[in-house]
Formats: sequence, structure tokens, C-alpha cells
Amino acid sequence: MDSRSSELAARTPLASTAAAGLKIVIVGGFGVGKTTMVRSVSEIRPLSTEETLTRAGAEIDDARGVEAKSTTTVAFDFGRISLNEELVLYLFGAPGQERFWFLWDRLFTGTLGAVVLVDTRRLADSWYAIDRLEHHGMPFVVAHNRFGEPTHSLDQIRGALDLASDVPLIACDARQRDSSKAVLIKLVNHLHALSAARQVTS
Ligand SMILES: Nc1nc2c(ncn2[C@@H]2O[C@H](COP(=O)(O)OP(=O)(O)O)[C@@H](O)[C@H]2O)c(=O)[nH]1
Ligand SMILES: [Mg+2]
Repeated sequence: MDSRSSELAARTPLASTAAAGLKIVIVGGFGVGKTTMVRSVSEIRPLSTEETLTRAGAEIDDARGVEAKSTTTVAFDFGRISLNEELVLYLFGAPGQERFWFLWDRLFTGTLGAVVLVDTRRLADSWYAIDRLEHHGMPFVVAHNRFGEPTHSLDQIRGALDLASDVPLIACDARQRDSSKAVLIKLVNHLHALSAARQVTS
């Protein structure tokens, strides 16, 4: 641990009363803002494995629309938020590139729910993530990370993604802590509503 991370760890220790951890995964296409979102909400300096995009990867990682992006996450982003003295939220940003999908099944173990980040310039990148989540029966919300002025309404995005009407859809700016927090709150409320509905029917 370098001096900066040990200093941060000292400032934000995990409360000794922390008893339960909730795991949430943020998934989406390449360059959609997953690392940015984990960074903006985490109370610890997030772990992330960014690697400089190489020419070898240039053929594989489709960087159209995000040409300014020079790094890519090769493993996971990891962040933490203490919800109260006992509950801790763990955030995992998962690589969206198709070649990393073999990691997803493991990642979903113990996961309560997911955020699918979408970018309207590259909506097709999120189809696969949504498909996988539906396949796993994993509850999720969709967050439109706005790059610049919104060019599409949420209804248009819902239609283009063919989202079921009960899947929450929200706009966000992943760089803003409050905006990213609102996305997580949307997911937690969604999980809560689903579990309340299950209790009624069982
Ligand atoms: N304008 C704008 N840029 C963003 C936003 N979110 C992320 N970015 C930038 O987009 C690039 C890709 O984001 P990153 O978090 O690395 O994407 P990832 O591949 O999904 O982890 C970075 O250069 C970010 O600074 C946003 O909401 N608005
Ligand atoms: Mg990333």
C-alpha cells in the first residue's frame, strides 16, 4: 500500500460495526463510464486496473465515439460505500468487452443487482449486458450516462433497448457523485420493491 492509499484507508476505515455487505455490479459497454461512476461514489480510493490501450487491442476494443479514451479496464473496478453503521455496499465495475464475458458468471455470485450504463452513441453495446442479466434473472436498472446534451428521451431509449416497463431507467452524469448516488438509490429501491412483491405472492 503506498502512503496515499494508507492515508486514505486511515481516513475511511471500515466501521467495526459493519456486519453485512451488499454487492452491486455496474456493467456496460466499453467507455460508457463504469470506472468514472465507481470513482465518483466510492468512499475509498477505488481499486481499478486501467491499462493503456495498445495497438494490439485497437482491433478488438471498438473505440468509435470514444477516441479520446486511452485506457481500458482489464479487470474490475472496486469501490465501497457505507450505507449505515452495519451495512456496506460493495461496487464492482465489470468489463463490458465481449472477450471478458467469461468473468461475468463468477462476478454475479452473491450479487444483489446491477446497473447497466448506456451511452446513446453506442446503444448496441448494452444489448449484450441486458441480455446476460435477463438470462441470469439478475434485477437491474438502466442508467443513461449523458455525454453532453441529451439527444434522446428516456422513452426513446427504453424503446431502442426494448426494456420491459418495470425496469427502471434514469439519466445520469457518472462524473457527479450525487448523480451516481441517485442511480444506486434507484437500484436499491427497485430491489426493495421486488422483494416486497415476492413477499406478497409467497
Ligand atoms: N462528458 C462526459 N464524459 C464522461 C462521463 N462519464 C465518463 N466520461 C469520460 O468518458 C471516458 C470513459 O469513461 P470510463 O469510466 O473510463 O469508461 P469505462 O470503460 O466504462 O470504465 C473517460 O474519459 C471519462 O472521463 C460523462 O458523464 N460525461
Ligand atoms: Mg473502466
